[in-house]
Amino acid sequence: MNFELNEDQIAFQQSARDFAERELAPHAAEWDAESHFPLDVIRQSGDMGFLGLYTPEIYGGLGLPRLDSAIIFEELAAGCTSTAAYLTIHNMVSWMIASFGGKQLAEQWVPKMVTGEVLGSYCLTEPGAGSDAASLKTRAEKKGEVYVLNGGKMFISGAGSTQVLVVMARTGGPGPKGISAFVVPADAPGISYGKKEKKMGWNSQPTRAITFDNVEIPVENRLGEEGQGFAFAMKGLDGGRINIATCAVGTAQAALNAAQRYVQERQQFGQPLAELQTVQFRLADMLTELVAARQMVRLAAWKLDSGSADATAYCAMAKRLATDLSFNIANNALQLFGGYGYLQDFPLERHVRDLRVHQILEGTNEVMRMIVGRKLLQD
Ligand code: FAD
Ligand code: 2MC
Repeated sequence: MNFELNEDQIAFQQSARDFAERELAPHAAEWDAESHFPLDVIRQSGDMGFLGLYTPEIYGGLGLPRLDSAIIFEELAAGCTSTAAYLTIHNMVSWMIASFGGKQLAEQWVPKMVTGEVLGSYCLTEPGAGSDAASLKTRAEKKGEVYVLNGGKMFISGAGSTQVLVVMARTGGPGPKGISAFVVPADAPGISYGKKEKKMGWNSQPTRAITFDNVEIPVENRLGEEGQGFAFAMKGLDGGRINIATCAVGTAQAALNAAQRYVQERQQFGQPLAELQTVQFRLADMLTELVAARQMVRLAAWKLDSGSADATAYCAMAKRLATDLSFNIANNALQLFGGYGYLQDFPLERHVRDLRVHQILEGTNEVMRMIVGRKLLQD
């Protein structure tokens, strides 16, 4: 067993760190304050391969393992959590179309997603179906050569600024087996978008509700067979949860780095804060938990790469642990900054606001416990 990164991983990590330091970090506060979705930088990241990290090479992606992708996303998130998190959702959508769409559908969409000409959104959640995703009500009725889509989605990341939607909709009876997944052009007649939600964090990407009113989609736009959509959605989320977790770790690392520098400069009671043992102990715990979170994420990514039977549970464990620990690390870093941590002049309050939602989306941390608990009791 070797826990060191190999040469390729170190090179990927360095190029992601350089990109984050150059293109993301200097603008993150402004994008947050102005709720600006940096489409130019997102498209530019396609030149580095960041829009198709684990998308198969035949469609122009890098075809990397999830482990390598996690290392890259971690670095990007240290630059801008919210923008990096959108990149992960785009990657998940592109991977789903490449993996579950027919060759023609994949060829139509995926190469354009890898370059950033087309950006994607993942549409599972509905106003009445959040954690209980299998209860979704949006319907896709087959009429000849088309499906007619009616219903609505809630909280869709990127919506209104993306060009393709992967939509989970009901083609059969109640429950997960009645759900199918579709590739839907985001400008199809009958689609309308809600207002840009005002959020606590993740402000550099829009979140909107979507309404489908008799939206016609060709039968060929279905991913796989009828009834397979829920399993596809969950498979996408296995990797998605690693991504959300690794973005949390990257943000926590940025917060810890800032705190480490600050306590050595800030003087109180005639000495730098760093001289106080209570401060040293706090930093020691933050670093210990950060390393534990990162290793858990990488273990889960490795499980997914190896096709391990318990990969889903490990992805859930990693998401729960890393997002909880990372939120606490960022919150502790804010505390070490004292009142300055609460000011927007410093990045700590943004890190805390951005990280809060990692405990909620791509499955709440209670749902993660449900997945792990079920697996534990079934084995
Ligand atoms: P609910 O399911 O109503 O949960 C409310 C509370 O009850 C939570 O604490 C939950 O953990 C708890 N709870 C529910 N059931 C149980 C249970 N059985 N046991 C214990 N506790 C339980 N969705 C998409 O499809 N695509 C996106 O791009 C997307 N982006 C998002 C971006 C943002 C900024 C946000 C906030 C959300 C996004 N979501 C997206 C939706 C997100 O996945 C859901 O908000 C999340 O899954 C929770 O669903 P809910 O909000 O309906 O909460
Ligand atoms: N991979 C493959 N198949 C899976 C799977 C996985 N990870 N998870 C479930 N399935 C299959 C499962 O095997 C079963 O099929 P079968 O009966 O043939 O074995 C079927 O799907 C139904 O699974 P469950 O019986 O576990 O379904 P249930 O309804 O009990 O609960 C639960 C599933 C709670 C885990 C799921 O609804 C869930 O993950 N909820 C959270 C929703 C969520 O994560 N939303 C995120 C939205 S995206 C987002 O937030 C973004 C920011 C993009």
